[in-house]
Amino acid sequence: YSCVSSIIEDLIARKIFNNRGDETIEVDVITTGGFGRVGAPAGKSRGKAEVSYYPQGGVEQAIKKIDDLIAPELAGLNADFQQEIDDTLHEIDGTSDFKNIGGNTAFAISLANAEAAANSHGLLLFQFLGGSSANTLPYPLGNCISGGQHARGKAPSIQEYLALPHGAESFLEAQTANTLIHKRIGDSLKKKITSFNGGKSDEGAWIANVTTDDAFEIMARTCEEVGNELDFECGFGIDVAASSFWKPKEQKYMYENGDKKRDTAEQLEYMLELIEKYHLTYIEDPFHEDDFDSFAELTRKSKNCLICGDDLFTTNTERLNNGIKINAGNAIIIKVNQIGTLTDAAETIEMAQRNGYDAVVSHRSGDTCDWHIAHLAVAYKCPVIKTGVVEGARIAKLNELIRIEHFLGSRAKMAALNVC
Ligand code: 2PG
Ligand code: MG
Repeated sequence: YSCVSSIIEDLIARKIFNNRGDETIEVDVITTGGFGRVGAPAGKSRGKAEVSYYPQGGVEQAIKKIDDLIAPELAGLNADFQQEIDDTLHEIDGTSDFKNIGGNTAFAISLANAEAAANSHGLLLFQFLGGSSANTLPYPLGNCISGGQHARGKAPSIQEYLALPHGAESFLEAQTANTLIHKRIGDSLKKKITSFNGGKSDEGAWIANVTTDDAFEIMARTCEEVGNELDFECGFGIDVAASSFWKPKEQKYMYENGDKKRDTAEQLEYMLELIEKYHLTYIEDPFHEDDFDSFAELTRKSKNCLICGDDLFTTNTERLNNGIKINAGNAIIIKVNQIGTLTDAAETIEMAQRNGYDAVVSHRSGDTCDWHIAHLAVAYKCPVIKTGVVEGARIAKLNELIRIEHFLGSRAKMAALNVC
């Protein structure tokens, strides 16, 4: 691939805002014959093992580091060699968690570099990274009801109720199902909850004063209804984000602010009950982020359900390897900014795939209108993409997948899911 049009000429960094109105970093990578631009996202319910986002001094300090330290170092290198660029970022940083330059600084440079390299060759990012065999589209895992740290006031403790239309034959069909499900859930909430006035979370999912049980009932009914109408299977799942309501002192999960408490054994029982009762096809972070053993037990005891680690693995090969050793989970969330660079994330995906884990490429709750994760999902053949249903930052990614599917034409097909 290497060519003279991919020589890095300059890096330009600036402060922009994400969908929450929080400051974030955006980087342009300019090569002799191309250009890439990427803004960094931010999580709210972060895993403890994620890299740190910014150096001391925040976005402004990160920009200064790019101008003074990183841009002069990368200028003259060839953007085609992603690993060399990412190794250089690690070298300049010198810490294990990007404390010095910031994980989001590394993220924006790393991905903008890949985009610039693709652009220098006149290719789309997924073509450049995935080659001619990249022709499978992921299923969209779409957030419809928000709770936990993503909601305000009274809401279910479970952070996300996610539609997964795994019977769809095309991405467009799948996203059509998700938009219908999302709309109908809004209608049901309006009928059921007098205080509901249409509030949505950062991810565009409804926020309502519903109980955990009611949220399950509404989700189950709506997915079934829409599945019947469209004539294909629409399943659903949840992101429990259990670390956010695990109380280590009491060794209990505190549901609905303590109205209901569950210890580890009860939590396992509860998850199994939910899988059975609602035919859940997806559960993310059912236990707190250090409880690998319970993940393994649930994976052993459940059937036809993706058991996915997000805070558990934080896109980190070492943590994934700990999981693989005991078969903890069968799926992994991939968030590039949990680990910092594209090379690191690609290694994690490869390790996951070698060991039979489904890779789920994911947005963050704080995000921008960047669409690059759509390309990563296709390039690395990830069977699922988690990126909401509506809201600008989500739609940017979902519409890009519709474009990719359109572009691929008759070569496009849906990915194969582990459990369905
Ligand atoms: C999650 C994510 C995205 P956040 O927990 O999976 O939905 O949330 O970006 O806040 O970590
Ligand atoms: Mg999560």
